Amino acid sequence: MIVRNLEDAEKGNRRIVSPDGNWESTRMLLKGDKMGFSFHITTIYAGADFGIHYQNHLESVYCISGEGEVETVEDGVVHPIKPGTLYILDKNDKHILRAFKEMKMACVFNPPLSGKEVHNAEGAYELEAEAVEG
Ligand code: 9YT
Repeated sequence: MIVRNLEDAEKGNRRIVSPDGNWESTRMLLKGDKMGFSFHITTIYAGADFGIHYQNHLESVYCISGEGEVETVEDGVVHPIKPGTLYILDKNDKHILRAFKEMKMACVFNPPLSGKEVHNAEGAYELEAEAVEG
């Protein structure tokens, strides 16, 4: 069994701060753990409004706290996000995420992230990235 604590993880190299200023994410469970998925606690900063398109990954996102919305680009449908909302990007959906208040999210990725990924120009993660150790 592996046991980790968010507060401890945030102090080390598992905490990734996005250079675009929209979010930070603490990657609590990664590819190196060999579970077939990764698990992150992500903070979307208040006022963030940005596009994401994970062409290489499926993602589920559960809102723990905060308030915002997610829009699917293909059909322009806007889904409110509040505590308890889970959105599931089962079609690699291109989407726009907006945070009206800071949002704390629990995110699961399949395939798992290696550790150091930040969004590329298309709002995606590459399949391979530098791993986080420990
Ligand atoms: C909700 C979302 O996709 N935020 C961007 C960060 C990502 N979830 C991550 O790397 O944890």
